[in-house]
Amino acid sequence: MKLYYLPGACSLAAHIAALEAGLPLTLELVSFGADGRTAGGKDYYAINPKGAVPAAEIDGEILTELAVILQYIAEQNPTALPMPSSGMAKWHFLETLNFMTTEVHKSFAPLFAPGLPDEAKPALLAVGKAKYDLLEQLLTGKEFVSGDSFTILDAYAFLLIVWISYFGLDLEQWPALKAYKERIGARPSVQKALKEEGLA
Ligand SMILES: N[C@@H](CCC(=O)N[C@@H](CS)C(=O)NCC(=O)O)C(=O)O
Repeated sequence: MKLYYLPGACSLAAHIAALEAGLPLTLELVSFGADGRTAGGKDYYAINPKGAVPAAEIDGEILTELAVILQYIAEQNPTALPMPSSGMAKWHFLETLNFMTTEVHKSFAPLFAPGLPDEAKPALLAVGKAKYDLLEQLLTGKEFVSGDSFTILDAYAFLLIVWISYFGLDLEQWPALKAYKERIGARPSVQKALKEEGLA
């Protein structure tokens, strides 16, 4: 699998998951400069017309949308990245994945809008902070987001928690998120992904 990524962007969750799954992985850095090219010199908009990372190239096809790429990766190695396949556990797993992608991840998108007036930022950050309060509730007293082992939900949650400092929010206000970040951040896959993206 080839992963088109930007350091520290949401593609980091797919990067971590692919390493946890032990998939053969190549990385290609995307540049969102005026020319919209990747490090390999290609036109990224021809690869992903949505212009966003991550995009995964699998057997010559492009797959986009992080929540879907994560499920693809998990399916390649269900021992390393289990997903409940039936019953309410399955629906709650997908419920949490959907919450992360539509509510937490995307609540921050307006902060990156070009020309966003400074006075709009506090209101947008308050929305994001409320989402982290919910993640704090979700992770309180738990080692992993779901069940008793690492899943794609942990790859996603770790990424979202890494972003807390990008937004200038103080991680100290969420003790469960802080402890979780340290614990998950110590995993070899996470250390390797951060290093490969030039973040550690
Ligand atoms: N719906 C997409 C959104 C991905 C997304 O927001 N990617 C961001 C980085 S975290 C991005 O590439 N933004 C640049 C852009 O949209 O121009 C997904 O879940 O994969």
